Amino acid sequence: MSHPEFDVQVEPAPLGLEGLEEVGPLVGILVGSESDREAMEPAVTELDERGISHEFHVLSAHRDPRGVAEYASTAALRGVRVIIAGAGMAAALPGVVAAYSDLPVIGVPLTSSKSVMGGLDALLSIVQMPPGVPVACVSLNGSRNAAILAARILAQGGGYPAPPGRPTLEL
Ligand code: RP5
Repeated sequence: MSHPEFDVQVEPAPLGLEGLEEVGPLVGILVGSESDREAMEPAVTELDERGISHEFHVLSAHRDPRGVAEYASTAALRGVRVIIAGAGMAAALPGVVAAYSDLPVIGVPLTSSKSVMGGLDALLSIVQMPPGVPVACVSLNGSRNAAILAARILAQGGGYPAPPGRPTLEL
């Protein structure tokens, strides 16, 4: 592949997305690092309880930008309808996903032991998207709310029943 501006040959990096199912689940959960996995477990539990199919991938906007681009630009084609993206520190992941996909993107700012502002840095990164590239943002470490919001988005125009023991939403 040649770059039109710089007259150099660029070999595409292996994307490592071969494991993706051709027909995707309804919700894609992405995190920027393996170290973010635990903070996103409430989202996984919430979606499981609601019987909403989901997948989980570690894809860093900074360490694997091509992989993020490939995932985001093909997710809708695979049937994914909402993407939840959790990240800490510079937290570019939700915004980059929204740059490559028209799907609703819910960002989850995460605390990190390496954060200089205890998670405020990630929150500010996620809420300051430029006009035209929207990312919804839940609270710091608010992955459960991200899953509930995803369920409510999915409930528009069709509906998923509330999980057992919870009131059905009147839409
Ligand atoms: C962010 O940097 C990740 O989302 C994570 O929260 C943070 C630290 O990542 P690691 O250095 O632990 O991989 O991109």
